[in-house]
Amino acid sequence: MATSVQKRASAVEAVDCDVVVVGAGFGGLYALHKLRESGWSVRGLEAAPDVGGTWYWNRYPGARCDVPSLFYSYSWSPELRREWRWTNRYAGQEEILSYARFAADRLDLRKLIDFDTRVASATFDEKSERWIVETDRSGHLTARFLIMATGGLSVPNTPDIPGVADFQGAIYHTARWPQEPVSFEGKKVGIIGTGSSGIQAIPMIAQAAKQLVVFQRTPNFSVPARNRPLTDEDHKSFDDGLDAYLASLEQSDFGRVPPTAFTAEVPPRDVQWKHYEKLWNEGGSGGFLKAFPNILVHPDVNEVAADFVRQKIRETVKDPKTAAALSPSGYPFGVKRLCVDTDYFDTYNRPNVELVNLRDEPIEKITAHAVDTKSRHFELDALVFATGFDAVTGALLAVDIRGRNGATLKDAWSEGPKTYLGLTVKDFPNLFTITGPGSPSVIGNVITNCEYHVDWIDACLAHMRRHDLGTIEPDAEAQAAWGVHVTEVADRTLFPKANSWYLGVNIPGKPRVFMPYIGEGYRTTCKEIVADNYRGFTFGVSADRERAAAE
Ligand code: NA7
Repeated sequence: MATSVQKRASAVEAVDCDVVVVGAGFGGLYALHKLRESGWSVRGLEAAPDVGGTWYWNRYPGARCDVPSLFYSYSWSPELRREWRWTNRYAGQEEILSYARFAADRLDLRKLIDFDTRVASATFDEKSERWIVETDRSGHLTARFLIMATGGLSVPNTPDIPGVADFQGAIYHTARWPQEPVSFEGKKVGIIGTGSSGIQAIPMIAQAAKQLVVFQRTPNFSVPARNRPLTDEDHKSFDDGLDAYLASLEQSDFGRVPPTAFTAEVPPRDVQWKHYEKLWNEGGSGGFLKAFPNILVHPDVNEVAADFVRQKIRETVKDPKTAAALSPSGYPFGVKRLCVDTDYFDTYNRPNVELVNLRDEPIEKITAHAVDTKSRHFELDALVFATGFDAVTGALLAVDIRGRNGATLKDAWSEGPKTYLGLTVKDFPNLFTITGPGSPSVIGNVITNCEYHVDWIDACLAHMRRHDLGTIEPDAEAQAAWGVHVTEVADRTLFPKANSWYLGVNIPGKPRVFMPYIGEGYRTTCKEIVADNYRGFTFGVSADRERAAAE
């Protein structure tokens, strides 16, 4: 836990500022830029030695974004857009990290950020109405506003498998991949986990290693990326459509599940099949997830998509037993995050790749040189954990956050996260979460989601400055009603029917609560609440004004 973070000798310069932003990924960088532009004094704190957030850490072989690169970029800056040219339809980690570095340099943000600085605690001092932020360096910062831009996929999950500490070979986690090159040449490698990270890494490691053993607990739905270099024509067509795209973002309501999703209409199987065939050939997940309005709601529609992918697996994987083990069943299509791959299923046709179905033979223990399942012994030189994240709330709860009357975020969220709009939390005044639980957060294009939250916070702070307000905090009723709404929307869909990290079930002891907001209408709701004089929020009069009045 962050509270046990060791203090390091070098001190963070004691700073008092208007806003502390924790995290220098795409959300944090934009927050620093935007709020500085609005005249606030800002300070960024980042645990890594560089910008990039999750794209700094996730440098495993094959790491790539599953949102098309032309869209996975800041939309707010025409200048940045003009000066940056993506090379591929789907950008790899290295290129995305370069883009984050480019943005930070171009916007001159680095001087605002303390790198190699992990936040341990943040305590709201009611008297001064300031957040006191402690880091793993000596000294502390104080700020009126605290923005947690810590990301939804930043705390790696390493399962506590018996004997893991005894393993003598090299051990890696996809989300903490080393900076220096890793060579698997001539090695027997094991990988645990077949989510997005595993599905991207497996084909790459298979090409390099002497032998690759894949330990799979749950088979996943995956569709081909059909990644390719972008052409001049692609760029031109994107530029031509840019104004319309930006306007559509303004109108966009983000939701994965539109109101039209709640229809009982089931398109004929052959119509669906033909459409999926087209999408499969085009590549990417976006088309599949909105192939039919009710695909993520109606079990019969969903089942055809699931059948389609299973059929593709059978057609691709030569060994029928392996194909069957790779075929997802028992949960709907697209409600665990749909994976996007390059040659994933085909990789199992390689003679040096073996799939171990943990449903038949669970891992019993890890020893000095092997992984032992119930029935077999696999000697390995290296072991890769592709076992995901303590998603959405992990990074927020890793900081000891204390609000009014010593309330801790950990206690407040002991039964699952509670927020208003995924942006604010009752009893934690002037705390904002970028892509927090209860917002679209990890659904869709996370850069766009981050931008919207930063813009919302910027407007809110401007409102507070205009009206000389000291604090903002959601009301208990508004927060509770929002939580009920988030759950109700999810419950009307097939999302809760899969044991996904959206529900936190991958982390032992984490409450089973659907964390992202998947309804359409998020942006409209946020706008309406602001227009209705920040309905559901209470603002406190500035302590400075009260003091001045008393004098
Ligand atoms: P995910 O999607 O959470 O995948 C983690 C994988 O690790 C998944 O296959 C898990 O199986 C598996 N896992 C986790 N714990 C264990 C244990 N104890 N034993 C065996 N297998 C285990 O994480 P990713 O990093 O791949 O992707 C996360 C997101 O990052 C992704 O959706 C993109 O948005 C980017 P399970 O399914 O839990 O049975």
